[in-house]
Amino acid sequence: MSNAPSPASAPAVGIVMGSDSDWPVMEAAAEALDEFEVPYEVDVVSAHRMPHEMIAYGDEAAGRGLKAVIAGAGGAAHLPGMLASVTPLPVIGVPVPLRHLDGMDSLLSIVQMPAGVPVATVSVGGARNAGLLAVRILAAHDEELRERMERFQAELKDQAREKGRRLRS
Ligand code: RP5
Repeated sequence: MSNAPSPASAPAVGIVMGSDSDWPVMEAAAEALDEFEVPYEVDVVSAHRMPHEMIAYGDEAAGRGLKAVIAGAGGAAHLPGMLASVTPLPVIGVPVPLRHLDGMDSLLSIVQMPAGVPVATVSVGGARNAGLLAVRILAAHDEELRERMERFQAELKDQAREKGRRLRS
């Protein structure tokens, strides 16, 4: 009997990060995917400390059935860009703020990609939006997921309107 995961539970999104110290920030991406019941995998894939494994991860991601990769790193944050250079999948980069420079170093390392190698960079520490963007990417070809996203957006709108009502009263 095969132990291969069923297609329904096979990870659709890969969440990777340069170190386990990034997890407290990156966890928000996983939580967003949980909210939409999108299956994902999580791993540490360091661009600098394990470069060959990082390239292998990017090389194999699409073939393993992933549809998008969320990559977070801090400082000299080369992981998202290097993964984008080897995979045809959409890569969402999360600049992880470290102790120095407030994450500006991470942001600039991720966002300034050369033409032809895009990384969809979210804000510093913006892992929740990275998760939500991955959901939207999947929802482009999944009607049920798109309807869930529309309900989520309607809830956001209601919450914002309610805040206005409270301020006005
Ligand atoms: C980066 O170095 C990682 O993404 C992490 O943000 C940072 C520090 O890593 P550790 O020294 O905590 O393992 O590559």
